[in-house]
Amino acid sequence: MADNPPITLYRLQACPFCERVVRVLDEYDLEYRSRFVEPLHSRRNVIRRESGSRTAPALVDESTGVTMSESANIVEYLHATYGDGAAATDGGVA
Ligand SMILES: N[C@@H](CCC(=O)N[C@@H](CS)C(=O)NCC(=O)O)C(=O)O
Repeated sequence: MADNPPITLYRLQACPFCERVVRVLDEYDLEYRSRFVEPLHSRRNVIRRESGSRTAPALVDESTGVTMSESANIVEYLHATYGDGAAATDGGVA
């Protein structure tokens, strides 16, 4: 595994929206760093600094300069950037 992969996923334990993103990262064998954020919403300043929102998940991709929240948008981004650009088929819910 690379020491400093370009993708960082800000996530929470047992967060289904985060797991949805993880499934797609794994599907494409993408290396990424997981940063688990504070469960307490008011303490999530790290994620807020990065994405402008305290909601998990958030993804930072240094190889493209993209930072985004919203699992559906992240999944779509990953498919478009690292897959064949086809519509998301991970079966998750927004
Ligand atoms: N629509 C968002 C929902 C994400 C969401 O609700 N995440 C929860 C954790 S599982 C969260 O961060 N809640 C706090 C908040 O919404 O600010 C997505 O699909 O990413």
